[in-house]
Amino acid sequence: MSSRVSIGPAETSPVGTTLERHLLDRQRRMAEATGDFTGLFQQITLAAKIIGSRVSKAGLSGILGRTGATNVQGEQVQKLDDFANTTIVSTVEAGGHVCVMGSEEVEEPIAIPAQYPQGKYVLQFDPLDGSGNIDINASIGTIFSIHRRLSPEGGPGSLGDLLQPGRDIVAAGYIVYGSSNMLVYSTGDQVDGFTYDPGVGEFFLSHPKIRIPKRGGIYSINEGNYHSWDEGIRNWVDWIKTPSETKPAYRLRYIGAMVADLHRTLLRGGIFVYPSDTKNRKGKLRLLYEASPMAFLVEASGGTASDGKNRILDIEPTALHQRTPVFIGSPDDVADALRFAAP
Ligand code: AFP
Repeated sequence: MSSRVSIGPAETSPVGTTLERHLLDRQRRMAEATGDFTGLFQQITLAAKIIGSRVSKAGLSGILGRTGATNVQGEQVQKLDDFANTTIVSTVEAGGHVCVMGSEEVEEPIAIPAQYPQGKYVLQFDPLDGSGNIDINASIGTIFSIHRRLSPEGGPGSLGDLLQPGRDIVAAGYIVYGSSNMLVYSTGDQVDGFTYDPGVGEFFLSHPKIRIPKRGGIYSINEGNYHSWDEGIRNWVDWIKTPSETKPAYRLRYIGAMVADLHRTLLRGGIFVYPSDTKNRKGKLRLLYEASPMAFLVEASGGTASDGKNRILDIEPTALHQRTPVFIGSPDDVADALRFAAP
Protein backbone atom coordinates (compact mmCIF):
# COMPACT_ATOMS: atom_id res chain seq x y z
CA MET A 1 0.00 0.00 0.00
CA SER A 2 1.18 3.50 -0.77
CA SER A 3 2.45 5.43 2.27
CA ARG A 4 1.81 8.64 0.31
CA VAL A 5 -1.90 8.53 1.06
CA SER A 6 -3.09 9.76 4.46
CA ILE A 7 -5.20 6.76 5.29
CA GLY A 8 -4.52 3.41 6.95
CA PRO A 9 -4.60 -0.08 5.38
CA ALA A 10 -7.89 -1.34 3.97
CA GLU A 11 -7.92 -4.70 5.83
CA THR A 12 -11.25 -6.52 5.73
CA SER A 13 -14.46 -4.64 6.44
CA PRO A 14 -17.53 -6.86 6.76
CA VAL A 15 -19.86 -6.99 3.74
CA GLY A 16 -22.54 -4.36 4.31
CA THR A 17 -20.20 -1.78 5.84
CA THR A 18 -20.99 1.68 4.48
CA LEU A 19 -18.32 3.37 2.40
CA GLU A 20 -18.18 6.20 4.94
CA ARG A 21 -17.59 3.81 7.86
CA HIS A 22 -15.01 1.86 5.84
CA LEU A 23 -13.06 5.07 5.15
CA LEU A 24 -13.28 6.28 8.76
CA ASP A 25 -12.05 2.89 10.02
CA ARG A 26 -9.09 3.15 7.63
CA GLN A 27 -8.38 6.70 8.74
CA ARG A 28 -8.26 5.60 12.40
CA ARG A 29 -5.75 2.87 11.50
CA MET A 30 -3.19 5.54 10.61
CA ALA A 31 -2.19 7.65 13.60
CA GLU A 32 -0.94 10.58 11.50
CA ALA A 33 -3.94 10.65 9.13
CA THR A 34 -5.26 14.18 8.70
CA GLY A 35 -8.69 13.27 7.33
CA ASP A 36 -7.81 14.97 4.04
CA PHE A 37 -8.11 11.81 1.98
CA THR A 38 -11.35 10.79 3.70
CA GLY A 39 -12.73 14.29 3.10
CA LEU A 40 -11.83 14.26 -0.57
CA PHE A 41 -13.33 10.81 -0.99
CA GLN A 42 -16.57 11.91 0.67
CA GLN A 43 -16.84 14.76 -1.84
CA ILE A 44 -16.21 12.41 -4.78
CA THR A 45 -18.86 10.07 -3.38
CA LEU A 46 -21.35 12.92 -3.03
CA ALA A 47 -20.71 13.96 -6.63
CA ALA A 48 -21.23 10.32 -7.71
CA LYS A 49 -24.59 10.19 -5.91
CA ILE A 50 -25.73 13.43 -7.55
CA ILE A 51 -24.60 12.28 -11.02
CA GLY A 52 -26.13 8.82 -10.49
CA SER A 53 -29.43 10.38 -9.47
CA ARG A 54 -29.48 12.58 -12.59
CA VAL A 55 -28.44 9.69 -14.84
CA SER A 56 -31.31 7.56 -13.54
CA LYS A 57 -33.75 10.37 -14.40
CA ALA A 58 -32.15 11.26 -17.72
CA GLY A 59 -35.18 10.44 -19.84
CA LEU A 60 -37.57 12.13 -17.42
CA SER A 61 -35.88 15.45 -16.90
CA GLY A 62 -35.50 16.24 -20.56
CA ILE A 63 -31.77 16.23 -20.19
CA LEU A 64 -31.15 13.84 -23.08
CA GLY A 65 -29.71 15.31 -26.25
CA ARG A 66 -26.75 17.31 -27.30
CA THR A 67 -25.64 20.80 -26.31
CA GLY A 68 -24.30 21.36 -29.81
CA ALA A 69 -20.87 22.17 -28.39
CA THR A 70 -17.68 20.22 -29.18
CA ASN A 71 -15.21 19.15 -26.49
CA VAL A 72 -11.40 19.10 -26.72
CA GLN A 73 -11.49 15.60 -28.20
CA GLY A 74 -13.55 16.92 -31.13
CA GLU A 75 -16.64 15.04 -29.92
CA GLN A 76 -20.10 16.46 -29.36
CA VAL A 77 -20.70 17.30 -25.71
CA GLN A 78 -23.92 15.99 -24.27
CA LYS A 79 -25.77 17.74 -21.51
CA LEU A 80 -25.07 15.00 -18.99
CA ASP A 81 -21.31 15.28 -19.63
CA ASP A 82 -21.53 18.97 -18.78
CA PHE A 83 -23.63 18.27 -15.73
CA ALA A 84 -21.27 15.56 -14.45
CA ASN A 85 -18.21 17.72 -15.01
CA THR A 86 -19.69 20.75 -13.23
CA THR A 87 -20.95 18.58 -10.37
CA ILE A 88 -17.51 17.13 -9.64
CA VAL A 89 -15.74 20.49 -9.91
CA SER A 90 -18.20 22.35 -7.72
CA THR A 91 -18.38 19.55 -5.13
CA VAL A 92 -14.60 19.21 -4.77
CA GLU A 93 -13.18 22.71 -5.32
CA ALA A 94 -14.32 24.26 -2.03
CA GLY A 95 -13.23 21.34 0.14
CA GLY A 96 -9.60 22.38 0.62
CA HIS A 97 -8.23 18.94 -0.27
CA VAL A 98 -7.03 19.50 -3.87
CA CYS A 99 -4.82 22.12 -5.52
CA VAL A 100 -5.72 21.48 -9.17
CA MET A 101 -8.00 19.19 -11.18
CA GLY A 102 -7.94 17.74 -14.70
CA SER A 103 -11.04 16.65 -16.60
CA GLU A 104 -11.51 14.83 -19.85
CA GLU A 105 -14.08 17.51 -20.75
CA VAL A 106 -11.81 20.51 -20.08
CA GLU A 107 -8.81 21.46 -22.19
CA GLU A 108 -6.69 23.16 -19.51
CA PRO A 109 -5.96 22.40 -15.83
CA ILE A 110 -8.86 23.40 -13.57
CA ALA A 111 -7.55 25.83 -10.95
CA ILE A 112 -8.99 26.04 -7.44
CA PRO A 113 -10.49 29.51 -6.93
CA ALA A 114 -8.27 31.69 -4.72
CA GLN A 115 -10.89 32.03 -1.97
CA TYR A 116 -10.57 28.30 -1.16
CA PRO A 117 -7.62 26.54 0.52
CA GLN A 118 -5.22 24.84 -1.91
CA GLY A 119 -4.97 21.23 -0.77
CA LYS A 120 -2.30 18.55 -1.08
CA TYR A 121 -4.03 16.27 -3.59
CA VAL A 122 -4.56 16.38 -7.36
CA LEU A 123 -7.79 14.99 -8.82
CA GLN A 124 -8.25 13.85 -12.42
CA PHE A 125 -11.45 12.47 -13.83
CA ASP A 126 -13.52 11.45 -16.80
CA PRO A 127 -16.89 12.75 -15.58
CA LEU A 128 -19.07 10.57 -17.80
CA ASP A 129 -17.25 7.84 -19.67
CA GLY A 130 -19.13 6.09 -22.46
CA SER A 131 -21.50 9.00 -22.93
CA GLY A 132 -22.49 7.59 -26.33
CA ASN A 133 -24.51 5.09 -24.24
CA ILE A 134 -26.69 7.72 -22.54
CA ASP A 135 -29.38 7.85 -25.19
CA ILE A 136 -29.79 4.06 -25.28
CA ASN A 137 -29.95 3.53 -21.51
CA ALA A 138 -26.80 1.37 -21.36
CA SER A 139 -24.14 1.55 -18.64
CA ILE A 140 -21.88 4.59 -18.31
CA GLY A 141 -19.48 5.65 -15.58
CA THR A 142 -17.18 8.13 -13.89
CA ILE A 143 -13.44 7.40 -13.59
CA PHE A 144 -11.09 9.19 -11.20
CA SER A 145 -7.53 9.14 -9.90
CA ILE A 146 -5.78 10.99 -7.10
CA HIS A 147 -2.11 11.96 -6.90
CA ARG A 148 -0.13 13.85 -4.29
CA ARG A 149 0.82 17.32 -5.46
CA LEU A 150 4.44 17.88 -6.55
CA SER A 151 4.35 21.69 -6.38
CA PRO A 152 5.02 23.41 -3.05
CA GLU A 153 2.15 23.14 -0.56
CA GLY A 154 -0.08 26.14 0.05
CA GLY A 155 -0.05 27.74 -3.40
CA PRO A 156 -2.00 26.84 -6.53
CA GLY A 157 -1.33 23.54 -8.30
CA SER A 158 0.29 23.33 -11.72
CA LEU A 159 0.27 21.39 -14.98
CA GLY A 160 3.23 19.40 -13.60
CA ASP A 161 1.01 18.15 -10.76
CA LEU A 162 -1.32 16.66 -13.38
CA LEU A 163 1.36 15.12 -15.62
CA GLN A 164 2.34 12.34 -13.21
CA PRO A 165 2.70 8.68 -14.16
CA GLY A 166 0.09 6.18 -13.04
CA ARG A 167 2.57 4.41 -10.77
CA ASP A 168 2.40 7.48 -8.47
CA ILE A 169 -1.40 7.38 -8.16
CA VAL A 170 -2.39 7.19 -4.48
CA ALA A 171 -5.98 6.13 -5.16
CA ALA A 172 -8.15 5.48 -8.19
CA GLY A 173 -11.66 4.29 -8.81
CA TYR A 174 -14.77 4.37 -10.89
CA ILE A 175 -18.50 4.56 -10.46
CA VAL A 176 -20.55 2.48 -12.88
CA TYR A 177 -24.12 3.68 -13.44
CA GLY A 178 -25.76 0.42 -14.45
CA SER A 179 -28.52 -1.92 -13.37
CA SER A 180 -27.27 -0.89 -9.95
CA ASN A 181 -24.70 1.81 -9.27
CA MET A 182 -21.35 0.68 -7.90
CA LEU A 183 -18.23 2.45 -6.69
CA VAL A 184 -15.00 0.47 -7.00
CA TYR A 185 -11.74 1.89 -5.64
CA SER A 186 -8.23 1.05 -4.56
CA THR A 187 -5.31 2.69 -2.82
CA GLY A 188 -3.03 0.08 -4.39
CA ASP A 189 -3.23 -2.68 -1.82
CA GLN A 190 -6.63 -4.18 -2.64
CA VAL A 191 -9.72 -3.36 -4.67
CA ASP A 192 -13.11 -2.98 -2.96
CA GLY A 193 -16.55 -2.55 -4.55
CA PHE A 194 -19.56 -0.83 -2.96
CA THR A 195 -23.13 -1.06 -4.25
CA TYR A 196 -25.47 1.92 -3.91
CA ASP A 197 -28.79 1.56 -2.14
CA PRO A 198 -30.90 4.44 -3.48
CA GLY A 199 -33.47 4.01 -0.68
CA VAL A 200 -30.83 4.70 1.96
CA GLY A 201 -28.60 6.97 -0.11
CA GLU A 202 -25.43 5.06 0.80
CA PHE A 203 -22.81 2.83 -0.84
CA PHE A 204 -22.45 -0.52 0.98
CA LEU A 205 -19.47 -2.88 0.72
CA SER A 206 -20.61 -5.71 -1.56
CA HIS A 207 -17.41 -6.87 -3.31
CA PRO A 208 -14.47 -6.87 -0.85
CA LYS A 209 -10.96 -7.64 -2.11
CA ILE A 210 -11.77 -8.10 -5.81
CA ARG A 211 -9.22 -10.39 -7.50
CA ILE A 212 -9.25 -10.63 -11.26
CA PRO A 213 -9.11 -14.27 -12.49
CA LYS A 214 -5.70 -15.29 -13.85
CA ARG A 215 -7.42 -16.16 -17.13
CA GLY A 216 -10.93 -15.46 -18.38
CA GLY A 217 -13.04 -16.50 -21.34
CA ILE A 218 -14.10 -13.12 -22.78
CA TYR A 219 -12.37 -10.70 -25.13
CA SER A 220 -13.55 -7.12 -25.46
CA ILE A 221 -12.55 -4.99 -28.45
CA ASN A 222 -14.30 -2.90 -31.12
CA GLU A 223 -14.05 -5.53 -33.85
CA GLY A 224 -15.57 -3.10 -36.34
CA ASN A 225 -12.05 -1.66 -36.54
CA TYR A 226 -10.64 -5.01 -37.77
CA HIS A 227 -9.52 -3.66 -41.13
CA SER A 228 -7.78 -0.65 -39.51
CA TRP A 229 -5.62 -2.76 -37.17
CA ASP A 230 -2.04 -3.89 -37.54
CA GLU A 231 -1.60 -7.50 -38.62
CA GLY A 232 -0.61 -8.66 -35.10
CA ILE A 233 -3.95 -7.57 -33.60
CA ARG A 234 -5.91 -9.14 -36.46
CA ASN A 235 -4.02 -12.40 -35.93
CA TRP A 236 -4.69 -12.30 -32.18
CA VAL A 237 -8.46 -11.77 -32.69
CA ASP A 238 -8.57 -14.57 -35.27
CA TRP A 239 -6.77 -16.82 -32.77
CA ILE A 240 -8.81 -15.96 -29.68
CA LYS A 241 -12.19 -16.62 -31.30
CA THR A 242 -11.12 -19.89 -32.89
CA PRO A 243 -11.50 -23.05 -30.76
CA SER A 244 -8.48 -25.35 -30.68
CA GLU A 245 -7.23 -28.36 -28.72
CA THR A 246 -5.66 -26.03 -26.17
CA LYS A 247 -8.50 -23.56 -25.63
CA PRO A 248 -12.18 -22.96 -26.40
CA ALA A 249 -13.30 -19.97 -28.48
CA TYR A 250 -13.48 -16.86 -26.31
CA ARG A 251 -16.78 -14.96 -26.14
CA LEU A 252 -16.94 -11.34 -27.35
CA ARG A 253 -18.48 -8.60 -25.17
CA TYR A 254 -18.13 -4.91 -26.00
CA ILE A 255 -20.34 -2.19 -24.53
CA GLY A 256 -18.49 0.89 -25.77
CA ALA A 257 -17.99 2.33 -22.28
CA MET A 258 -14.63 1.44 -20.79
CA VAL A 259 -16.01 1.54 -17.23
CA ALA A 260 -18.62 -1.10 -17.99
CA ASP A 261 -16.26 -3.30 -20.02
CA LEU A 262 -13.55 -3.06 -17.35
CA HIS A 263 -16.01 -3.70 -14.52
CA ARG A 264 -16.99 -7.00 -16.15
CA THR A 265 -13.33 -7.80 -16.84
CA LEU A 266 -12.37 -7.23 -13.19
CA LEU A 267 -15.14 -9.50 -11.91
CA ARG A 268 -15.17 -12.19 -14.60
CA GLY A 269 -11.68 -12.00 -16.06
CA GLY A 270 -10.67 -11.81 -19.72
CA ILE A 271 -9.18 -8.95 -21.66
CA PHE A 272 -10.13 -5.46 -22.86
CA VAL A 273 -8.13 -4.05 -25.78
CA TYR A 274 -8.20 -0.71 -27.59
CA PRO A 275 -5.15 -0.88 -29.88
CA SER A 276 -3.73 1.75 -32.18
CA ASP A 277 -5.23 1.66 -35.68
CA THR A 278 -4.94 3.59 -38.89
CA LYS A 279 -7.38 6.25 -37.56
CA ASN A 280 -5.78 6.54 -34.11
CA ARG A 281 -2.05 5.80 -34.48
CA LYS A 282 -1.49 6.58 -30.77
CA GLY A 283 -4.60 4.74 -29.60
CA LYS A 284 -7.94 6.30 -28.71
CA LEU A 285 -8.25 6.13 -24.95
CA ARG A 286 -6.95 8.93 -22.74
CA LEU A 287 -3.95 8.04 -20.61
CA LEU A 288 -4.75 10.27 -17.62
CA TYR A 289 -8.52 9.94 -17.46
CA GLU A 290 -9.13 6.35 -18.57
CA ALA A 291 -6.05 4.14 -19.04
CA SER A 292 -3.96 5.01 -15.95
CA PRO A 293 -6.73 4.80 -13.32
CA MET A 294 -8.01 1.53 -14.79
CA ALA A 295 -4.46 0.14 -15.01
CA PHE A 296 -3.96 1.01 -11.33
CA LEU A 297 -7.15 -0.83 -10.33
CA VAL A 298 -6.47 -3.85 -12.52
CA GLU A 299 -2.89 -4.24 -11.26
CA ALA A 300 -4.10 -3.89 -7.64
CA SER A 301 -6.50 -6.78 -8.29
CA GLY A 302 -3.75 -9.00 -9.76
CA GLY A 303 -4.10 -8.14 -13.45
CA THR A 304 -1.88 -6.61 -16.12
CA ALA A 305 -2.10 -3.36 -18.12
CA SER A 306 0.14 -2.60 -21.08
CA ASP A 307 0.23 -0.18 -24.00
CA GLY A 308 1.49 -3.07 -26.17
CA LYS A 309 5.12 -2.60 -25.17
CA ASN A 310 5.28 -0.96 -21.75
CA ARG A 311 3.41 -1.03 -18.47
CA ILE A 312 0.76 1.72 -18.67
CA LEU A 313 1.56 2.86 -15.12
CA ASP A 314 5.14 3.65 -16.19
CA ILE A 315 4.21 5.98 -19.08
CA GLU A 316 5.43 9.51 -18.34
CA PRO A 317 2.63 11.82 -19.53
CA THR A 318 3.61 14.84 -21.61
CA ALA A 319 0.14 16.25 -22.35
CA LEU A 320 -3.16 16.36 -20.47
CA HIS A 321 -5.19 14.74 -23.22
CA GLN A 322 -2.56 12.23 -24.36
CA ARG A 323 -3.89 8.95 -25.76
CA THR A 324 -2.53 5.43 -25.49
CA PRO A 325 -3.21 1.92 -26.80
CA VAL A 326 -4.57 -0.34 -24.04
CA PHE A 327 -4.24 -4.09 -23.32
CA ILE A 328 -5.72 -4.70 -19.90
CA GLY A 329 -7.13 -7.60 -17.91
CA SER A 330 -6.31 -11.11 -16.70
CA PRO A 331 -2.53 -11.62 -16.70
CA ASP A 332 -2.53 -14.76 -18.88
CA ASP A 333 -4.89 -13.22 -21.43
CA VAL A 334 -2.85 -10.01 -21.70
CA ALA A 335 0.34 -12.08 -22.10
CA ASP A 336 -1.29 -14.00 -24.99
CA ALA A 337 -2.38 -10.77 -26.73
CA LEU A 338 1.06 -9.21 -26.36
CA ARG A 339 2.69 -12.25 -27.96
CA PHE A 340 0.75 -11.39 -31.13
CA ALA A 341 0.76 -7.59 -30.85
CA ALA A 342 4.38 -7.08 -29.82
CA PRO A 343 6.25 -10.25 -30.79
P1 AFP B 1 -17.14 8.47 -24.87
O1 AFP B 1 -17.07 8.77 -23.40
O2 AFP B 1 -16.81 9.65 -25.71
O3 AFP B 1 -18.42 7.80 -25.28
O4 AFP B 1 -15.95 7.44 -25.20
C1 AFP B 1 -15.93 6.20 -24.59
C2 AFP B 1 -14.58 5.60 -24.77
O5 AFP B 1 -13.57 6.53 -24.49
C3 AFP B 1 -14.41 4.37 -23.89
O6 AFP B 1 -15.13 4.41 -22.71
C4 AFP B 1 -14.84 3.24 -24.79
O7 AFP B 1 -14.27 2.01 -24.44
C5 AFP B 1 -14.39 3.71 -26.15
O8 AFP B 1 -14.41 5.14 -26.09
C6 AFP B 1 -15.30 3.25 -27.25
O9 AFP B 1 -14.76 3.66 -28.46
P2 AFP B 1 -15.32 3.09 -29.87
O10 AFP B 1 -16.72 3.66 -30.01
O11 AFP B 1 -14.36 3.64 -30.87
O12 AFP B 1 -15.30 1.61 -29.80
